[in-house]
Amino acid sequence: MADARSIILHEYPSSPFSEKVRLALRLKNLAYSRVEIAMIMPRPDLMPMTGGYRRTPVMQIGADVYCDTAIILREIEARYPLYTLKLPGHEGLAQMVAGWADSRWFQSSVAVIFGHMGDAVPEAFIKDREQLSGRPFDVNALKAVAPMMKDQWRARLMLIEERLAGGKGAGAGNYLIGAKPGLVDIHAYMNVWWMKNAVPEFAQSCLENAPLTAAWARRLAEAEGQEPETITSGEALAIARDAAPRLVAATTRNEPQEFSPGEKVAVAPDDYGQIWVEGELVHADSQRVIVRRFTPEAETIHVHFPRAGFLVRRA
Ligand SMILES: N[C@@H](CCC(=O)N[C@@H](CS)C(=O)NCC(=O)O)C(=O)O
Repeated sequence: MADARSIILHEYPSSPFSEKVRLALRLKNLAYSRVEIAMIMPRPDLMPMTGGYRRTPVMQIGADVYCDTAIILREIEARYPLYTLKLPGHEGLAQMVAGWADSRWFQSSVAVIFGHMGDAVPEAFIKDREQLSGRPFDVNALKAVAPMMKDQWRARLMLIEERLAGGKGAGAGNYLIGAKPGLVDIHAYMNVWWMKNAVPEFAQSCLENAPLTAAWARRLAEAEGQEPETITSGEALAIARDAAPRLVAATTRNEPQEFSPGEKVAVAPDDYGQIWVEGELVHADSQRVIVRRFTPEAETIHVHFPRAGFLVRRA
């Protein structure tokens, strides 16, 4: 049974960003628990823990809650360095690749996948995503651009093929950097995994002309890892409530906005779904911000966000 030391992933099976974390956990062979959250709001047991952040996935360890895959993967690497996915000598590169895979490539996947689903996209899902983005989720417009977006999608996939073809030395070419899988592979794999699941015939037609990428994707898909234990959202909330956040040095050195520990701040993603999470600043550095929050349901929580891609302001 999960406890305050367990990794608890709040996710849903078809979520491509969740697959990044699931794959990292499999590659590192780590035990974890999962809460299957709804694809759309409401998520009443999760919101007291995140303070309103509503993207997927979220990772919880006791009363520490990690929002966004960038900080989730950073934390997993920091806590469980055995079988490192950082690929020593190439640190930092994976996050740069994530910037590419998560934005333009992801957007072309969205157009192809939801354009393909067309009228099968449930009305409640459309409404939820419109509320999240503040923009229309126009399935007909996605359908119209899908053919051009397929070109975009394939162009990005073929960059992986070029990278793999460029590998030199024993085992090189099996993964993006050398012979072992790392975070760089995980980020690059996300859109391939999603397309293979959502529009397999299109993914297949691209992969037929990208044999190295097809083999690379198969290798990643074969990573076994451990079967997660499923727990309820209520059980996860009780674990958070009964735990205390990990002790962390209250520091804010060299902050461009000159924040100090203890100040009230608000944090939100900079792309869409700009829901501001308010709390008391505990720690801030160039890659992480931690805010302390209290709610009667979850009691004291430290909520962690990455800096790149998130806005921080005084509340
Ligand atoms: N930058 C975020 C992006 C996460 C994201 O956009 N996830 C999608 C699902 S795969 C999402 O949040 N959709 C809305 C929702 O699940 O509420 C991350 O890396 O975690």
